[in-house]
Amino acid sequence: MSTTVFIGKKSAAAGGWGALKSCGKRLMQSGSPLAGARTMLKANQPDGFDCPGCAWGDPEHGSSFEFCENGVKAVAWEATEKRATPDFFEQNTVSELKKLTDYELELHGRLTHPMRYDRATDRYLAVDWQDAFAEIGTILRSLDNPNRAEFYTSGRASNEAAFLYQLFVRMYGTNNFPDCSNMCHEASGVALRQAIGVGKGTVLLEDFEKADAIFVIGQNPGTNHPRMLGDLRRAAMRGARIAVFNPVREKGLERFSDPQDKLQMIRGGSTPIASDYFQPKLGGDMAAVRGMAKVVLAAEDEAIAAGKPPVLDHAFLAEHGLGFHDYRKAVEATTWHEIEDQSGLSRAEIEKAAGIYMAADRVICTWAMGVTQHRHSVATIREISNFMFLRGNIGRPGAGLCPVRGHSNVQGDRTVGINEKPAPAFLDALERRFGFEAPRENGHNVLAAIGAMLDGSAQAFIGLGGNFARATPDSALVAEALSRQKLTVHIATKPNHSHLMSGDVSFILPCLGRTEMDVNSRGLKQIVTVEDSMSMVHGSGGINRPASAELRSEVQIIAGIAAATLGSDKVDWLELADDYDLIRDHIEATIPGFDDYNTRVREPRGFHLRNAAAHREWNTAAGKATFYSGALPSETIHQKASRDGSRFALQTFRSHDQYNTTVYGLDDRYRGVYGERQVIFINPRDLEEIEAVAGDRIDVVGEYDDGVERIAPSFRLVPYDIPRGSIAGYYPELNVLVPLGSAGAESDTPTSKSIMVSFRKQEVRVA
Ligand SMILES: Nc1nc2c(c(=O)[nH]1)N[C@H]1C(S)=C(S)[C@@H](COP(=O)(O)OP(=O)(O)OC[C@H]3O[C@@H](n4cnc5c(=O)[nH]c(N)nc54)[C@H](O)[C@@H]3O)O[C@H]1N2
Ligand SMILES: Nc1nc2c(c(=O)[nH]1)N[C@H]1C(S)=C(S)[C@@H](COP(=O)(O)OP(=O)(O)OC[C@H]3O[C@@H](n4cnc5c(=O)[nH]c(N)nc54)[C@H](O)[C@@H]3O)O[C@H]1N2
Ligand SMILES: [Mo]
Repeated sequence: MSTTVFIGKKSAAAGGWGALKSCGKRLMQSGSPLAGARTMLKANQPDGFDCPGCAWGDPEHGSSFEFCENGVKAVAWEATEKRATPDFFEQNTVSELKKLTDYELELHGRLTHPMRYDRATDRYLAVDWQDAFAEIGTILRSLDNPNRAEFYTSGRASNEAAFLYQLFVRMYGTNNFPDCSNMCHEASGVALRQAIGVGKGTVLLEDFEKADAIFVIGQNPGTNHPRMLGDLRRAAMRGARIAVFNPVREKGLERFSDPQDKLQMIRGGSTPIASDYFQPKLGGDMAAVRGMAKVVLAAEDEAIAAGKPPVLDHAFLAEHGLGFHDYRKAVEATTWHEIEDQSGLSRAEIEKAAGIYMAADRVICTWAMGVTQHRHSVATIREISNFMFLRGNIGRPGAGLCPVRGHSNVQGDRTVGINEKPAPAFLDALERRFGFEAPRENGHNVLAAIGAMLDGSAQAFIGLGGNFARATPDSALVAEALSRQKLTVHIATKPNHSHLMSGDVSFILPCLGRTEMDVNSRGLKQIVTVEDSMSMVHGSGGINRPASAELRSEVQIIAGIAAATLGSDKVDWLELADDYDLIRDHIEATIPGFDDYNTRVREPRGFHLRNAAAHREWNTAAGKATFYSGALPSETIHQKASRDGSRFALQTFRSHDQYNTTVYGLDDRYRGVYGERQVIFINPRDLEEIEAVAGDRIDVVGEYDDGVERIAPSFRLVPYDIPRGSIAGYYPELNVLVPLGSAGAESDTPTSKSIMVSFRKQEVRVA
């Protein structure tokens, strides 16, 4: 691993030649550039596989190159020629492997055999699939209560795998479904269900072609949803205003050079993305949005007094809205002082942003983790809904709410039943179809599962993908939680740190990835299905030869565990695993919206799951688009930190070279950081104030008031365009500082963008 850090030149624009160069590098690194390139041509194509990168939608008339730099990385990473074979595990004890970084560990490539931990030699040894299933089944059956097992899901699992998994787990007897979504867009689901009656976004990709203004709040699409940049660029080019709210000036939101635009590439040009860039302080978005609402309401009063056309959509408010008058009072009661102090934006800036909103007939608002990973995320997203209701910006072309999802099928997994709080109607449907009594008690989310694993009430952990120990807060405690289990099972493609935190009995079960062919006992190629951020459901079939002949599909692995645990009297698990059409028939029979599932997923772009709110049907408690008129948070993390000069509000975000806990490389090109990930981005004046210079190393110390010592040692300071008092660094290295006890109100999401810290200086100054 390189140890030199080079804080170099930032790219002038996102995308462009830098992106193509980086693609080439990753394909070469995968060891098989030609196969990699051929694989890429099938990404997000009607007859190919769904890109395992992000959950952005695919266009109706896809270009033959609908992929992006970070999609290439995700695919090349999976399609690598490197293998973590039984020999690899033979040569390294688990204690030795624990010393590797995430990056070094995954560099060993794809898992090839089912492995079982052997405590005597501290090594993982190859095991036979049937023996693994049998032992897992025996241990699961031996627990005195099914609620003693936790069943985690990461959002890459297909609809078929996720449906079968939840069916198995509910027949086993629990709703314990901790899910990556609990750490991700949970707040969006909770808030949108309250406000509009459905926990999903209301727009389609084509709405981006019609919007006059797009608000992008707390999201870094240049890195995390690069294909979205293409849609933003087209919107910018036809004159739509794009208002960005982000404390950090993110390159990808400033200028984009589209590798798919030959002329632009040849001329070396780029397109500005954000027409207006607002830099709120961490956690200041609710205040910023309320400020804009205040401007809109004042403009309405002025218009009425001057006999001009109204600013508000009175028809929408009268027919669909509930609670507008209370909301109006709450906005009036919120002072400009509070709004400016909390948002960190001036009244003039907020007036400008509100002007963009009022000048536009059709507005889309998108958001991601910069909004959802705070304590008051649910309230902020309700406020975004309030704001959009004012001018009826929902349920018509070119307008709507768009939480941009993370994992490529995290939305689909929820749709097909991965939910610790299942709807009674869904359980009724499962009971009717499968003839069993479903557990009715709510189960554990991620934080509850960790609590139960720590206090001994949970004794088994099964992970369908993901990297539980590294993605969750308080890394050391979670390692402890996993090692206290009687059983841990990880269904995975590559080795990661969670696999090394073994309980009494531990298995790593290797599965096929999205890019690989999945062939059944009759030699027929099987497809799976996924749902994107726009609720489009489509098929995905791999084209590459499996990384090892021993691999099984996620569906087959779940079926194997289910058959060994429950037997096959009520459900013939192995038959389902041999024909995914049969699983889709079960989904169609138990979940609304999936009629003719097997026919429609074979149509080129799949089909759209109807979103009632997009049709102005409100499945909320009162049957209306509901305003929520709560007060602003009493104090944001930023306000709290600035009360004490030595504290900072830290957010953890992603570099350009990682996919969540998977680190592809040590560069963050758009932010000009090369060769190291242990960095903290800080305002240059704050740097002066703490009497440090660029490149100095500090220890970052957690300042959460629970008496626990949390330290992330030896991070280098990087001056950056970020508000004073707010700092940023990378996940997962900084997860040691995220306290388990700090969670979002109503979402229970770890507050990964809202961490109170201070610095401890290191003696030696490195130039
Ligand atoms: N290449 C790649 N693609 C990915 C992923 C990946 O790791 N790599 N991860 C996938 C997943 S699971 C997800 S959830 C998404 C994540 O996609 P993003 O949400 O874009 O991910 P983050 O890197 O966490 O970036 C959050 C952005 O919010 C800003 N932000 C932080 N705090 C605040 C705040 O208080 N207010 C505002 N307005 N902004 C704030 C940060 O500066 C940053 O630009 O991407 C998905 N796609
Ligand atoms: N501090 C901080 N913490 C965060 C976040 C943050 O912004 N800051 N973000 C949160 C968010 S938004 C999310 S979504 C979570 C992510 O949490 P997870 O989903 O648990 O983590 P990933 O890193 O996406 O999981 C990577 C692992 O998945 C396995 N894998 C990859 N592809 C496949 C596949 O096709 N099938 C199977 N079975 N396994 C596969 C590989 O073994 C790989 O090591 O992290 C959360 N944690
Ligand atoms: Mo996510």
